Amino acid sequence: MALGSGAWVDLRTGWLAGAGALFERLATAVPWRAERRRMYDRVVDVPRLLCFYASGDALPDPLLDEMRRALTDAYRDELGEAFTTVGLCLYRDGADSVAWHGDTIGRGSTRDTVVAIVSLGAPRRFLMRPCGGGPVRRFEPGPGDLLVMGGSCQRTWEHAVPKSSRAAGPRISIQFRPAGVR
Ligand SMILES: O=C(O)CCC(=O)C(=O)O
Repeated sequence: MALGSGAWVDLRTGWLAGAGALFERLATAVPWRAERRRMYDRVVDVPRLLCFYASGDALPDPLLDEMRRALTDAYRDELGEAFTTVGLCLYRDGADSVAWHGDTIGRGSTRDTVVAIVSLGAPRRFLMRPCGGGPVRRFEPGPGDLLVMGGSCQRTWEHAVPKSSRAAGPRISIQFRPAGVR
């Protein structure tokens, strides 16, 4: 789906079979880390748990290697290179979230790229809006769904997973990115 300004998004529901079992394996096998971040004059907890696998790092589950290969094959034309890094986020409940941002650390700030996200666990709202304002696009990826952001998306649009007042169960998001994009 074209978003405008050269950005696009693909949502493929039910892309991954075995999402429930993978959730259970990752929830226990991954060394989840709480991070803290400076915000103005305070240091605050990042409201989700994280683990990042750089290019060449051993991944915590063989299914992640398979998914990375399948996504590289599927998006080779748009990507022009391989997905290499794997970021994992664990949203423990509806109070965990990520604020509006683009993946602009590295090449995503100046060049087109592709970021592929597979969701496991509880569905959560995934919002997108043009940088500088405009209507918000709403998605709600559930377990096994694949959401891919491409083209200029990381520099012309922002995305967020807002807090939810509904009693949301835990969600894991798996992000596949090419080297040098974060
Ligand atoms: O949880 C998600 O699906 C989004 C994660 C994200 O935007 C990020 O970690 O940069």
